[in-house]
Amino acid sequence: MPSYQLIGSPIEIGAGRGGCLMGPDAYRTAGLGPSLASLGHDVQDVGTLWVDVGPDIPHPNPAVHHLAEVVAWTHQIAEFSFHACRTEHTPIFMGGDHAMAAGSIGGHANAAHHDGRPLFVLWLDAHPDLHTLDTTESGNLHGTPMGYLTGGTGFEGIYPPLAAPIPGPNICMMGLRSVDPAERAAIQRLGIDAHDMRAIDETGVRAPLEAFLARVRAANGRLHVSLDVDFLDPSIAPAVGTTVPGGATFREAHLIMEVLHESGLVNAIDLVELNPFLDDRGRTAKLMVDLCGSLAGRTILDRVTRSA
Ligand code: 4U7
Ligand code: MN
Ligand code: MN
Ligand code: MN
Repeated sequence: MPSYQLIGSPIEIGAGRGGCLMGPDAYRTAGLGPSLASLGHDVQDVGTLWVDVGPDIPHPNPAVHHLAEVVAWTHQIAEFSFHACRTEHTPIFMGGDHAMAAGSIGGHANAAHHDGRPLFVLWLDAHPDLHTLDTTESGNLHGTPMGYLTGGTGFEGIYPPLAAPIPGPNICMMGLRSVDPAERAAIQRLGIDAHDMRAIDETGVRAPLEAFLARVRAANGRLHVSLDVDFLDPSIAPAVGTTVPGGATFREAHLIMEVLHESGLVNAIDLVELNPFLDDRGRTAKLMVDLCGSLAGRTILDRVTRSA
């Protein structure tokens, strides 16, 4: 039985508009901790991280903004993640915008490297977030964590060092439907296992997910799941600043979580991009909490023991 550690990571400056700051408290209000505990898990809410921000760091790309604040958060979250991922606990990083993942996954990657195990990432998002500080046009740094984590150029000397970049084939992306030209090229170059919504329409989520999990298992890898609210269709998850139509359905999302639970492979989770200011009576926060319930073992009926 995994024991979960909830950690608030309220970075919001990576997104184009304010509100993700309230994410951790919305998850608490929606009952994330009690929901996991009701499934028999040990749950510990360790509180909410904070950072002190120095003067801004200038960057040749004039679009880039709030770099010093994002870097401060990345250090803070990476430090926490490194230590949490070297324990038996499964940390759940309650964001916060997706810039958070540079720290949560970066710290996890360093912990895995320390233990001699490869890190795998399941990236559930409408966007691949593969920009670098040089290629981002919006300058919103929530569009860059995967660029950093895969060894994109221009982060060195600014972001915390990574023991090793995450190889493309260790990253499975699902839900893609807004990909910028520089990101499309990076997906190709890195050999990321990317499944856009067209592919999901055709294959469903189960087959590509099982194939990825088989690779994680075969490599004795650690697995980080990064769930961006905009992975979900905006009709069921309105509380996000970057809505893109044509997202995952309620059942596609739950099935992913159910299969992940059965795999027993998940070592850390990001819940990112929830903007409670844009929510409709808490329904997006509650949906995210319910998805965590499926990931933590809630089933509709008892499962028949599988023969295969
Ligand atoms: B999110 C975008 F241009 N690519 O760089 C950009 F489409 O964490 C969106 O996935 C980034 O929500 C979205 O600003 C970041 C845009
Ligand atoms: Mn994202
Ligand atoms: Mn996104
Ligand atoms: Mn695949």
